[in-house]
Amino acid sequence: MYRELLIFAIVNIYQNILLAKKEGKKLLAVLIDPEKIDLENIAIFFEKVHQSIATHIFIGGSTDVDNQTENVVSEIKKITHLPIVLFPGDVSQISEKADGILFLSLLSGRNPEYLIEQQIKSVPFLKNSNLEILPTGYILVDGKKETATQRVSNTKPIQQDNLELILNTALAGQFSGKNLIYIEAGSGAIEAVNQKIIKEVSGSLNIPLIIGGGIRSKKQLENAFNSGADIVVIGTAFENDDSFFLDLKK
Ligand code: 1GP
Repeated sequence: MYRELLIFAIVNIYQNILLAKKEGKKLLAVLIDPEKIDLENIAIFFEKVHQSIATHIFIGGSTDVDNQTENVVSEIKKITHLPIVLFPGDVSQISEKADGILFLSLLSGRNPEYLIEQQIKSVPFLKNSNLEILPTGYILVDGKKETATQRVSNTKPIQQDNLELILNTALAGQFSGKNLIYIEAGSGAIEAVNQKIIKEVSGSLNIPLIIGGGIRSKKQLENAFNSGADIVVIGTAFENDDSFFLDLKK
């Protein structure tokens, strides 16, 4: 019975996100880049993850030159009970061993490759897999640093002062059936997504909002949550100094 409950809890990633939103519980995803994670020390890293308020593990990066995703997912799966969600830069970063996948469309860009082509290419891998598919509108905003997403996708981010365009893009995502909207300032952004954007977009959407890029302090995390982010994604700050988890203890 317990096992069934546990499996239910893991496989219904989206239902759990909706439930958390309804109950006003905030979610924190730890982003692991397969190109950067040190697998030798992963057990120690995850001890800290598990003591923190982290609720999800996202795995992905703009590139994965050495095809490490599958291996990294397998290793992490062995040591965590948290749901593992792929956050793929492209179709090569799909592993059936994860629990779910952010099925991303880069709505801020105008490159068909990342609006629909990669998605079509992923279908042969996804259609027979057990991965929970999470349709996600992905919006890149300017974080004052050229990001890998920008380079790889050959698209431009939306300026953060163009609130109307950001808002309309997010709503266009919702109207076209996305289940999540992810506003991203880019990994290692100098300027995280500002609170005004988070407030306006979360106030207009009726689907959960994910915020990521450049968040490196507890204060910034709280500001994002208080402004209306349902899920915050942090990668670089944990990569640089995993003692940050100690600031975020349960
Ligand atoms: C990047 O939103 C994520 O895609 C996380 O960004 O690495 O800056 O935390 P950071």
